[in-house]
Amino acid sequence: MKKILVANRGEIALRIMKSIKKMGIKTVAVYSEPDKQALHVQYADEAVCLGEAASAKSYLNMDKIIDYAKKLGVDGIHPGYGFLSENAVFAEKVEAAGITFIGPTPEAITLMGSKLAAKDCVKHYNIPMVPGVDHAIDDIAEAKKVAEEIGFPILIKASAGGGGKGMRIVEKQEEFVEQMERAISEAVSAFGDGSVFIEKYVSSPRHIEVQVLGDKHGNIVHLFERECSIQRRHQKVIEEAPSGILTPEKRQAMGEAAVKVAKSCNYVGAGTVEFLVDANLDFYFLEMNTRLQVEHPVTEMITGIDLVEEQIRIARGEKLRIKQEDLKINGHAMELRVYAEDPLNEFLPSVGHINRYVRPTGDGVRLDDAYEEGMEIPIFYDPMIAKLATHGPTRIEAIQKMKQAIADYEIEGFATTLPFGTFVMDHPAFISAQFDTHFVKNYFSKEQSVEWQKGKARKAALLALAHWKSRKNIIKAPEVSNFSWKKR
Ligand code: MV4
Repeated sequence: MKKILVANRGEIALRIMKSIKKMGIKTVAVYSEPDKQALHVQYADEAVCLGEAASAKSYLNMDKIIDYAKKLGVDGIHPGYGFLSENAVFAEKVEAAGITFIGPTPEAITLMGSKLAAKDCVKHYNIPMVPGVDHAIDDIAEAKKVAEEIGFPILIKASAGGGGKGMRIVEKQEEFVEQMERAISEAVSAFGDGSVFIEKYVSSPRHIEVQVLGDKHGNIVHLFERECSIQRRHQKVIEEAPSGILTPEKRQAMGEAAVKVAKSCNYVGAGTVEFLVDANLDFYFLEMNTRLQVEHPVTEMITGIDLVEEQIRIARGEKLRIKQEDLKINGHAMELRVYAEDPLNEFLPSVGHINRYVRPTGDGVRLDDAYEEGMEIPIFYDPMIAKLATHGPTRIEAIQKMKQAIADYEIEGFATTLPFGTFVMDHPAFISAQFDTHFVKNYFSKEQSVEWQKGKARKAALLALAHWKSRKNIIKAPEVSNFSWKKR
């Protein structure tokens, strides 16, 4: 591979290009009109404009991207995450154009894109799954009987959903039929596929996922887990690796289950197997994401492996260089997603001009970003502007470093989730690792955040007062009587 096109923007496009360059391969950037000055464009060896801001006209325009790739003699396309990364049609078109798609096969993407097909595929591998049905329900009366057997609360899921889209909780039997009807019609309008299924609702789970790598020769390894329970409305905010609660035995069992899931679909490339984990540390397979994930840096920090480099080597047909028994967890890593959103105002988007931008630095601090001071955050795309990650010998040291890195990170011009990061790092439930997917909902309300701000303001005022008291003999206030406003 001599030239790779990165079909993405922002921090992930830049991060992928860094590994490509390190490997001595040329890079091609694609961009939309408002991204003309973006760092991923400046960084690349070549760059082509795809069109207008709207993703459908630019970053989702498959044919245009492939046409440019052919014209420029590109021999590999990396899709990053989001956009075309889990689009089987795109993967197929890339390969049909004689270019290597740096990712799994279209078959694996399609299979794991359907939650029911995924369940069906893994069912012979003895993977723990939440009690429920593994086929689309078309007979609601029949489904009601099954729901009663499983017991309420029940969760209705759309097969074409995922990442929390198309889910409905049903608390009691009387609501079941109505909720099913709604879920089906919602699934039809949202995904064009009305297939839904039901599961026992695990009410306070943790979300723990396992990173896997598979090569084209049938070798698959796992790179341990990431804890992703600190999320808000299915948008992850903080991730860490390893999880603060798994025992070595559980870790091994989950890792082995993840490898089996990957084996079931002959997985090639980097992928992530999601699990729900309950209070007893029992785990259940949820779904598999067939892409490089946003939160991959924490895995890189604890394993020392460059996941993008491995993706490229796998795409080139190389055998995995890593053996399961050689993989060891080194220390602990934390990641905070920095969104241009205001945590004190319902996390509403808060984009604008970056008036001041100072990056945190230091040992064990990694910042994946793609903006500079003076730039504008475009409103058309994801509000995530950076990922701040820290690594230390222990979990508490990673937390301490994160607090310092947040304090050192200066972003002015709009609100960000940086102060929210401090709130989490200071929270006893987080420090003790005793939390679930409801952390943000349970502990962070608008009222509480206002109280918390007041508390911070009070602390700041007390500090200022103490400072003034200690210095009042040195700081001389001007004598008012010496001033005269009259012109002499
Ligand atoms: C569940 C669940 C509870 N019980 N399934 C949400 C995203 C999608 N991957 C599956 N999800 C869930 N499935 C059963 N049977 C709770 C969730 C869930 C969740 C999972 C992971 C991370 C955050 C979440 C937030 C709310 C609900």
